[in-house]
Amino acid sequence: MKIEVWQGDITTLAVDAIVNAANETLLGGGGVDGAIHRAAGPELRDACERLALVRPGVRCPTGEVLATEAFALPARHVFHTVGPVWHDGHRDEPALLANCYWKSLQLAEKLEVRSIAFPAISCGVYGYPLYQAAQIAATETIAWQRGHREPRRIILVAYNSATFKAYQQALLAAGQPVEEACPAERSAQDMRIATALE
Ligand code: AR6
Repeated sequence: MKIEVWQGDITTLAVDAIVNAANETLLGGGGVDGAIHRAAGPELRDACERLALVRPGVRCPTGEVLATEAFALPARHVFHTVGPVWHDGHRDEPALLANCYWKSLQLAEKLEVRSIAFPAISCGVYGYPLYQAAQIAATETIAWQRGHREPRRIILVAYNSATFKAYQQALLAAGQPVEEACPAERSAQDMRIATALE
């Protein structure tokens, strides 16, 4: 097993689950959240709206994750998680970000997800320093794979080359070889075939 790094648009991936970097309302937003809602179609917002409020305006507290169907997306599930807003690093941001990865992987195991793709949670609007976030993504996913069989395919999706490099560096620093990274030009069709073959 290995952690893969892939540069591109997460909405094109035909994996079992893609993770959305949402906000606590789960009613959509900009960045990857906006892209996922656009590609999934309006049923995704309806499905999110039906999820129970845990307190006013909050369906998914920071660091937690909830699943919906993926509707028009090539993936099967969308896992909505809410990363922390970066303040100064002393407001539990690292532990909350680690929870986004770990709890998504726990949910993946529960739903028998064999392939999962993560965007760089909190690294856009929420302002988490890129390399520190990449270290958390690498540490959590590697630790998960050491102790679990599924999901056997974990893909860290970088939308730009700076994020791609940060993942490569963080995985290398954690002792994970990066030459097995999923090639950037690999199409959704290829991903579907590869997943089916595993
Ligand atoms: N595929 C993969 N990654 C993407 C895509 C895409 N199509 N589009 C953007 N990214 P952000 P956050 C990358 O801001 O920081 C929303 O409004 C992007 O380059 O989407 O967790 C929510 O509703 C960056 O590296 O998420 C929340 O209010 C990463 O995805 C808030 O933003 C995350 O950037 C969440 O902020």
